[in-house]
Amino acid sequence: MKEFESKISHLQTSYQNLVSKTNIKSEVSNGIFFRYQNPVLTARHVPLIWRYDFNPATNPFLMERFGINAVFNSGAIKFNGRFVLIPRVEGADRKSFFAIAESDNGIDNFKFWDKPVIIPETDVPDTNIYDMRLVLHEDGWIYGLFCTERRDEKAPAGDQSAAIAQCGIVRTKDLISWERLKDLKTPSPQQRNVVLHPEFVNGKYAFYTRPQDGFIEAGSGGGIGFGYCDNMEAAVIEKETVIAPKAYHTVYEAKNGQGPAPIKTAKGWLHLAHGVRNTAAGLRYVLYMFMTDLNDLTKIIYQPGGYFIAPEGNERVGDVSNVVFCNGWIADEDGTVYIYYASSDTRMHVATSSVERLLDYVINTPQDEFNSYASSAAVTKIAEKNMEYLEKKQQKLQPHLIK
Ligand code: M1P
Repeated sequence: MKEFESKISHLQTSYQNLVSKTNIKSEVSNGIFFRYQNPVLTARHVPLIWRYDFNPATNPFLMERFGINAVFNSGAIKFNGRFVLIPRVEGADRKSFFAIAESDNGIDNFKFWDKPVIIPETDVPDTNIYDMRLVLHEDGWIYGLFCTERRDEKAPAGDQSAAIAQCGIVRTKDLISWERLKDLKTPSPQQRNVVLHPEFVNGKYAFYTRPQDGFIEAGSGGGIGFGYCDNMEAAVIEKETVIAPKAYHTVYEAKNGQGPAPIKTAKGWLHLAHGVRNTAAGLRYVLYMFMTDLNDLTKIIYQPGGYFIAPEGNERVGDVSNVVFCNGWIADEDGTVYIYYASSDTRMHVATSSVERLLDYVINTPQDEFNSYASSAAVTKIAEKNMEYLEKKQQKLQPHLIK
């Protein structure tokens, strides 16, 4: 009994140390965003009372009764002054579910609420649910759009991995009671990475979609799509228009997907998306940004070339290595932007930037001209500008050296 109690106390102490650890901003930055030393959520942050049975009569070996494999791909929202994350918590049984964790400062001390979120089912039960995008819509509801996955009933019995992905929808006012609405209907056979735009557009709800042919392959449907619907209670998008297509020899050549809902700025809507390309080592997921017109959401007005965040260091390794993915960011009142990204389908991180920095990045980074000649010309232009500037500076500081 004494040993049992001491094991519990050991578990609790190391858990407390983990969840109350201070996170430190990295001093190394490209000027666009800042990484932090520790992940904000991992499988080990999941409450001990969800994983262990603390009763020695029913669990004499103090075994973990429900294993957690990973915590990743989190929706995010500022709610009642607190930073709230709703990650994909994946059990050792490979099923994902949602749970809420919150923090005062958005950087560390994220703590899970007492119990996971129970998402009500539709008439066709979900097998797996994941990757929620939380959006406070101007209609007053907080919507959660997520991927619901079910076995493809048309697949032969020997194929137990064929699945159909669709967009599930819930809404809430308090993050406690969740109302399940009908799954979104679109012209595409499969959907993932569907995001609700926070404002009405021409009196309609507007969605970013990702039409796809198969479960993994985006196929002919690749690209970030855009469509309207009249009614969230039975949401149907009749027509999807691809606004951000895949492109040859880019970081989004295999597929892409909208990240969180875009952030409105005076100059346009800031978007964060993931781009995927294939390599000999498998798929590589990076994050990239673009900006759409305030009056025409289908028009991309700026898009920096290349990636915004790519997996780095320990982020490169995990269940699905070489992946960064983001479905949640928070633009705070002071202009700070908290970017909650997951690495390698395993853990959650935060990076910080600001609306001002992101606008500068999106507007002033050379765009992709889709060939090496143009890339080397872009670098040359920057180098020449610097040489001219540095020479003038030198002349000002040491005019006697002028020939
Ligand atoms: O494994 C990487 C990601 O793969 C999927 O994203 P996408 O549909 O864009 O390929 C999702 O399963 C996502 O959760 C996962 O992180």
